[in-house]
Amino acid sequence: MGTALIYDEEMTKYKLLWIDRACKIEVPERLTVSHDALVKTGLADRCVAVPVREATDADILLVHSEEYLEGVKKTPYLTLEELKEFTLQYGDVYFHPNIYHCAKLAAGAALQLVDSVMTGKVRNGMALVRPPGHHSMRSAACGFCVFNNVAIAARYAKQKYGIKRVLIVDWDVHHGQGVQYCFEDDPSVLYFSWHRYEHQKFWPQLRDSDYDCVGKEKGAGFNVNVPWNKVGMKNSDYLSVFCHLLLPIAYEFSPDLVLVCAGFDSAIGDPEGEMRASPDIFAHLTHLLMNLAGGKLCAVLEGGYNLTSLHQSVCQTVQTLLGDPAPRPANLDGPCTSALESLHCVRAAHRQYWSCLKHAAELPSYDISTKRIKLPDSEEEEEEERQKTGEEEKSAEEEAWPEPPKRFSPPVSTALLLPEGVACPDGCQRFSSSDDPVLVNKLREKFLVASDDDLTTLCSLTALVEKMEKHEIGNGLALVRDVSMATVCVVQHAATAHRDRVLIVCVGDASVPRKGADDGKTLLVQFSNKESGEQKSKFHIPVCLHKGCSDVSGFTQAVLGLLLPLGYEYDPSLVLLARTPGSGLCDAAWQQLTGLLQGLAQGHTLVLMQEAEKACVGPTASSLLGVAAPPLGKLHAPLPEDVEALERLRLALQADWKLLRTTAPETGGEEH
Ligand code: Q7Y
Ligand code: ZN
Repeated sequence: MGTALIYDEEMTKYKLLWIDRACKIEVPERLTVSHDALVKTGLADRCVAVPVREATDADILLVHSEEYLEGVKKTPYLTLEELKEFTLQYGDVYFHPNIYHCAKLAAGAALQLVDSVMTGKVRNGMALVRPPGHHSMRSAACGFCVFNNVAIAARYAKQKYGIKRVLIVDWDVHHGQGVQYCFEDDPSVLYFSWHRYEHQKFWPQLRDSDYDCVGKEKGAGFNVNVPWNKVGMKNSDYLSVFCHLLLPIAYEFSPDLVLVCAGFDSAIGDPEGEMRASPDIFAHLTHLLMNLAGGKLCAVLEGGYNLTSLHQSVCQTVQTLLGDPAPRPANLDGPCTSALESLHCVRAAHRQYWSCLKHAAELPSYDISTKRIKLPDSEEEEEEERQKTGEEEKSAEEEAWPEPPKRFSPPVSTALLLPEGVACPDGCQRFSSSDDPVLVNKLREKFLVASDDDLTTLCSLTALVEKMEKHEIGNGLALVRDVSMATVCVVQHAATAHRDRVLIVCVGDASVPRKGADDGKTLLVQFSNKESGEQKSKFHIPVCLHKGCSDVSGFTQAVLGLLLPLGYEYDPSLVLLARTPGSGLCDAAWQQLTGLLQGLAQGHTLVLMQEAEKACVGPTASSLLGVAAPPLGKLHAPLPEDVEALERLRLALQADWKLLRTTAPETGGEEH
């Protein structure tokens, strides 16, 4: 099951024909540069090339009015003067004799992508298109957009494939108000957008873009706006919003399909966005969405105007769709105050709609909406304002950023250490045990109770970990007699040989001794139903759920809101995922956990399971291979006692772990 790439050079064949400061950044090179980069890196070759098609009138009318379509249809025949005139009725957009053709191809590309994914021809994919779509409205072009490619795709997917729920994630730096207006009263399409807002000072300067616009009537709660009130948002800000807002809601919603308004003007270097997230953050944003909807994800290009940042971000996205391990996330130094204010407000505005947010803090007393500024009434006033605030055409102080590190897949993706008689699933390599006598003797001294069989296993485990350290093997699974012993063995090896950090995730009651282990070299997060008393240190975090892991909602909440942010901030070079029998965790939730954790440590996850759980080898291996986990279904409300316990834990830990914060320090917060 591959990744579709949809591109057609024809979509580079229109451009701005007159002078317009606002529109000059939307150039044909946006597509050629992105596509060239995919070709040069070999990524294009690894994708399934799917041809574009023209969207039909019927397709376009799923979202747009007949009058508007008829108007656009005439544009190929207009003179230059008439084109300018036609353009004038809309804002920040331009027309060209060939743009109608390209707009039909852009929408058609999104539909081809939906067809490829929905029919199972591919697992996921990306469409590189111009013009973008998310600003265009029922009867209006806007912000370089003519037809709303993604909105059309969502309606089309629902109609043609009978799917019930579509999630649209708009990570472009602008608010896709066209998408919002299209679905604001529709609970079957959940629209999430973050966008530069600056208290309504930033284009398109709509009151409708604020956090309290949550959708209307039956659609209330299904429109999620995250306004950024400052520029300079970074990786931590984006990841915080994913962990504490988008993902919990998305999992509760349980979409049948995920569409991404994939604009990259939210990346560093972009002259419009002025944000500071690195291009490799899109590897993580993509990865985090890839276990929803059984992996059915369609990314459709929107904005992105710094050609370097754009092509780097596009490559990161496509490479992740192809299943290559994500790079280790850089610079996760915690969200800034302004981002936390926004997060706080959005979570508060949505707590009545989503059970995952029931416990979210109420609106802050320093309600940021009260900071909404008075808008200048005219262009002259705007100019005046600019001069007053010294905002003279900031010569976009170009900030340099390093090229994202080269990513590669290890020669062996998944190695399994299995007892004889347990079959090795397709696509995995059976790891042949090694019997280094020196190592066996060393291990014998440490593990006095270990049998000869155990020692062979531990020896092989050590060899497996070493190969992962050398990137010869991506991830692995070992079925062992004693999970606790195996865990200790790997951790001890890591603590000596391994310079870096290990994240240990225990599902169930494996006992992992922690004597002297709080030096930061390991972080232990243990899920169980045992009230194991107080949390002992920053690096040993027991997560107690009342019914153990059998309550999928509570477990998911803990994984998304605690484990992921902890894991990201800790940034391990190895993840050890140990599970003991009787954890109560169902296969689907276990596979979700396994899949999500592979965003860390460049995908280096070692799973340890007890021999008795051999039935789980298949599902685990499939997740390790990068197959999307099965959906969990619509989640019910987690147990109130679990919600409270998790929230208490988060509050206790947030002093040490900044990525766990969901509210700004109570200063009213103007600083960055
Ligand atoms: C649309 C876009 C779509 C006025 C500046 C207005 C508007 C730019 C529209 C951007 N002084 N700029 O990027 S993704
Ligand atoms: Zn944009």
